[in-house]
Amino acid sequence: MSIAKKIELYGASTPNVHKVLFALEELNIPYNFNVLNLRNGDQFSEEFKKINPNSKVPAIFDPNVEGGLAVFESGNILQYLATRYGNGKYLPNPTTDIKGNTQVLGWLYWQMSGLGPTQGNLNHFNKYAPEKIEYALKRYSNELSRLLHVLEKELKDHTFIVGDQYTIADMAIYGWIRYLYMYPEYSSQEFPNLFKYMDRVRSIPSVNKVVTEAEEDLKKDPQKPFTDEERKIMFGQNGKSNQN
Ligand SMILES: N[C@@H](CCC(=O)N[C@@H](CS)C(=O)NCC(=O)O)C(=O)O
Repeated sequence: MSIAKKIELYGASTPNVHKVLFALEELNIPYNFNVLNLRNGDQFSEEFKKINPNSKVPAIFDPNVEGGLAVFESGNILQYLATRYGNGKYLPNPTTDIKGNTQVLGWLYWQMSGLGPTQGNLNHFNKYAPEKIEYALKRYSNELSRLLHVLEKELKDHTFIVGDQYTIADMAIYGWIRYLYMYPEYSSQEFPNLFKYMDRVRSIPSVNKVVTEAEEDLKKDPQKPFTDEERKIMFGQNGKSNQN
């Protein structure tokens, strides 16, 4: 399908946004990247809430649909892009391949509901919590280890998570597991298939482009500790104020 107008992507350099960048690049979809400053609370602006009422990134706006279409939740965005622009390659068409379609969506939802939140919570308690809470750290590192063993076993006999074709499920999974370098306790000795898979996905040109750019941006502008104000914006929201 030809794409007349650029898709607007709203995001920042984060794992859930990288997932969408992998798809946009792989599918050769023209896009504008609108960078939000999450620490300043751009995600809570009334303007952005018209695109994503949940005030999170990523979100996209596709002007090629009549009346325009806003899409939020990274898994939904991947599903949307693959369905509308992917010709069944990255998400099999359910009418011709119900098995393939359901398997890819199974792993996509597994990433959305399991791997992403677990890694996100581990990261939060490890890097951002003001005090070290052993129980939370143990709970999320155990669960992450369990999920990685699920992947390890699954990847034993095939190239990508569903057979030999790179799909939106791999885009979603790799968006998160590429950050495992932050946790040396998950090693290539324990997870040999998973580490080989990470190299394989990284070597896909569209993935390599996105990750290399993200790495270069991080080198130029390393993450600074949060100020108290930024901490309040990022972690203090409870839905009660007018702000969110
Ligand atoms: N389930 C959502 C999660 C989105 C999410 O948590 N995004 C983070 C960045 S990866 C964010 O917007 N953080 C800013 C905030 O929480 O205010 C998705 O996959 O799109």
